[in-house]
Amino acid sequence: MFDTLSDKLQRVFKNLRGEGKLTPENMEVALKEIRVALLEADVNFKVVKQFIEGVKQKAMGEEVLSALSPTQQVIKIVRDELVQVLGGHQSRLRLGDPPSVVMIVGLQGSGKTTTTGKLSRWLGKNGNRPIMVSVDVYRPAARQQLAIIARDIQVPIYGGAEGEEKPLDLAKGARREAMQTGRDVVLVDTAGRLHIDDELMTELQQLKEALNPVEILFVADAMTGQDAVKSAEEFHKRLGITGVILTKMDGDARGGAALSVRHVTGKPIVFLGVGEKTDALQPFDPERMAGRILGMGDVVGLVRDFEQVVDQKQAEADAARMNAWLEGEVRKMPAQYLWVHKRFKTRPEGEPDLYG
Ligand SMILES: Nc1nc2c(ncn2[C@@H]2O[C@H](COP(=O)(O)OP(=O)(O)OP(=O)(O)O)[C@@H](O)[C@H]2O)c(=O)[nH]1
Ligand SMILES: [Mg+2]
Repeated sequence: MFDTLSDKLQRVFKNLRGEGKLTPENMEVALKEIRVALLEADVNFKVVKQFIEGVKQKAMGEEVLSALSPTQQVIKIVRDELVQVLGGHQSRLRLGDPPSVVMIVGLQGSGKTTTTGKLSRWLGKNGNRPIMVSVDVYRPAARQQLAIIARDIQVPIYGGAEGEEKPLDLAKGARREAMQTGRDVVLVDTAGRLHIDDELMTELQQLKEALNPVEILFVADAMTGQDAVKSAEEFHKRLGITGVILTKMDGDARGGAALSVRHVTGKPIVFLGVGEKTDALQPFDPERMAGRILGMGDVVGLVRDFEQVVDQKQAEADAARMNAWLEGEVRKMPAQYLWVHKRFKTRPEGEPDLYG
């Protein structure tokens, strides 16, 4: 993931290394290369446009730290812009009064059932008491699949009472069960379709209306790139999602989905699926992700340390310059004004004012 994009960005930075300072010319070249790298990584063109615009403004504007070399400046600007595009800050699940309902939605095969299990496990480890329910009544093995995962992670599942065969009844039953057994989060694994269709959307809307979920998480397969982004946008228009979980981030997707979905839907990425096992789930952190994309390990920490050093050095340099200037000014002064300088520089606290 991101390997090609990382390589290309590294090359841009390397090319800048020889430059003395940032000029409109060398910046133009760098921006063009960054643009191509992003498009080739399958990033949505609107996102690329906004990204380049943001970098350009920062590079040419006043936000540049003059103490940094051109390469460092561009790395920092690109990093900051990546963090921005990825959502700025980490988003947490917002769980309300128990039992909170979390709906897991998405296209067929995107990873909903697996993610429902992963999320339950994660919630359990973080002090919650989840219960799961599958309302996928169309595929015979679907509910069985969630039941197997449930056994594996030791999280209860609501299997449905007599006569409960409809998605809505099953979900309501699960919520009732949660209240009776003191479970604080109900995860609802919904059915998927190959394409967005009215029937599915109607069913999801009905579930939303009846359950009043605190979160509707759209599960998107990162490997499908812009298709994942398009379906996220469509789901959001028709259902109103609250967040995105990108799965299969362990695969060799080019990263376009991760970099586009926030901007296109306006909704945050909350988790990443990074494998098939139930513990392969990571809370999404824009800063960490930006570091991964830049392919520089923890570039965040590096830049932060660097900024601190720069600030410190800058402050010292400013102070030294100020002192030198003062000395120079004093030397230029007529003798009668020298007492001012002497007074401020030499009178110890509490001494009588001999110069006044
Ligand atoms: N490598 C990898 N595989 C994943 C990840 N998440 C899910 N999968 C796999 O993707 C396939 C589909 O996952 P499911 O959870 O069944 O997907 P679904 O959305 O519930 O599918 P439907 O119910 O048929 O719509 C399975 O083989 C999972 O093991 C992930 O993060 N990484
Ligand atoms: Mg499923």
